[in-house]
Amino acid sequence: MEYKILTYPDKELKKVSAQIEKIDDEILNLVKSMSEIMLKSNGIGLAAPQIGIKKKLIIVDERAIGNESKVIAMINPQILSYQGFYEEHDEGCLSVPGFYGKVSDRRRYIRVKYLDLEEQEQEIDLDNFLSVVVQHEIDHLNGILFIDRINFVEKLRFKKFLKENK
Ligand code: QAP
Ligand code: CO
Repeated sequence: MEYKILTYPDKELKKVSAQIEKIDDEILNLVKSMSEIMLKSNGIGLAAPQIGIKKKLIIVDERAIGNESKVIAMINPQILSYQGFYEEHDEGCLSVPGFYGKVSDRRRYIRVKYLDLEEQEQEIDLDNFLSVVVQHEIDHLNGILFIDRINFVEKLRFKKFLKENK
């Protein structure tokens, strides 16, 4: 199956994704396709709804924190707890190509529960940037983009960006 990345303002990106009931070959193939797309487009994270599949599946690459490239797939990820706030930082998104904007409401530490590809329940603590990327990707599963989390001044800058890149 050929996938393409949906981009803003595609309304599909605003929908809530569905729980995955069974990790079958379809899901495993989807993870493979998503990994290829992410690596090819130099991304560090991708959520299934970004390629039009409204299922609770995200991938993140440990390249995000300067490690060797290692893709982690999380099925039905759920944030159990949060601690602290991460500093204001720029985020980007493959669904908002070319625009980077300041996000200030990310948490610093999260505890996440998810199913891995072997259908094992995992519970892990994440900190700093990897935590931020996972929060960004889980937002996609709830129909939220980082541009929904930027302040008024940044929104004006985004409007200008859209005008100049029509
Ligand atoms: C999420 O985003 C993220 O505009 C992952 O032209 C990113 O991989 C969370 C990308 C930063 C927190 C901070 C964006 C590639 C990749 C672009 C990405 C582009 C090419 C975005
Ligand atoms: Co994104």
